[in-house]
Amino acid sequence: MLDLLPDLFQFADGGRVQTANAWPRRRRELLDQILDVEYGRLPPAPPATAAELLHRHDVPRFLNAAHAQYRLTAAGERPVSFLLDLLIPAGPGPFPVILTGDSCWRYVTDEITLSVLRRGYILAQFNRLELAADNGSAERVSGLYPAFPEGDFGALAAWAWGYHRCVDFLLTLNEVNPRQIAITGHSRGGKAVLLAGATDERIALTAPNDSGCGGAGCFRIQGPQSETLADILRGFPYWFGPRLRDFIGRETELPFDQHSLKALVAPRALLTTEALGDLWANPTGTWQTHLAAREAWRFLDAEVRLGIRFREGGHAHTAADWTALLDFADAQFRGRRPAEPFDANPFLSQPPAFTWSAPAQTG
Ligand code: GTR
Repeated sequence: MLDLLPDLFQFADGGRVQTANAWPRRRRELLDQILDVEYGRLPPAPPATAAELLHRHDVPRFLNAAHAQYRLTAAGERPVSFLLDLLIPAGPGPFPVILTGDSCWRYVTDEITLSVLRRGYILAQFNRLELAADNGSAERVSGLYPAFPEGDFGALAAWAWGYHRCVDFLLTLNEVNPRQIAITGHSRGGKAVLLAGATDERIALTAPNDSGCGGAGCFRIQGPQSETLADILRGFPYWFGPRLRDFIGRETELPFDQHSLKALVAPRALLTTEALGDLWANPTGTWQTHLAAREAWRFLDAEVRLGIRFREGGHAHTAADWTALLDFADAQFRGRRPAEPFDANPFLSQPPAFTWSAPAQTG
């Protein structure tokens, strides 16, 4: 099915990427196309991201980890502020970090918090809705929107920008290993994470969970009952830039698909965690974007940094997904061998059903 998706290595002018040296230019071209058409342009990075420590104390029930809360402020004509919460393991650092912007839903459970801290990772959490509300209002009055009134970015790009500002700050902390920052998020949060990881090379590991349409899923290849471009733009047009709607029913004319977004992460680490019962998130198409994106990691001789893990069950960011992420991070950052492979094909015994949006017939 790989040939159903746009060729990662073909430049818009018809030329081909022949060597790894030519990849950054192709990466830049894909990035431009994807931002232009799908998400809108992320606002620029601020000249500085300041941090005010609001509170710090040790938490006995979290293995004496230090809980530190900061107010981050991105400088600019209209500064933008939001809160970042850290749990820093006791003991000598520096530590790798797992950062999630999903505290709008809730902070991760105590069970997951403990598993992250026990493995010696900092857990960093923020509320991405402080950067852009998720209420569908066309007003663009809160968060990042008033600071960048000319911007064409949708909420996913604003959320991704929030991840980047957290990274600005994390890189200033002695307790943080600057080469070991991982980001994760679920569903719409996973879409934002994939975009954030694709657009910031300081992020070592990108881990979207059940991110589906507009995330790790595929626009062209759709499993049964999966969310289409028309579906998502009916419900959530404000997540995207204004030009994506031109491609409803014309998905095959998109100059990219979501394997291209994944490929922007290469050769850095990418783990997608998926649920076989989460049909709306298109596990079938997500496997196909994995196979197609793998060509980029292979080309850059970095295949060990690409992983995917399917579990049974439905749409949720479960403790099992977090364990998969920690195992993958341990493999990437500490050379630990995972108990299970990170590229098992879940469709081996039963080839997936899928439909493909074929090009419109002309003439
Ligand atoms: C759904 C949406 C999905 C997914 C999900 C979520 O309603 O159609 O694309 O993002 O919400 O974020 O939980």
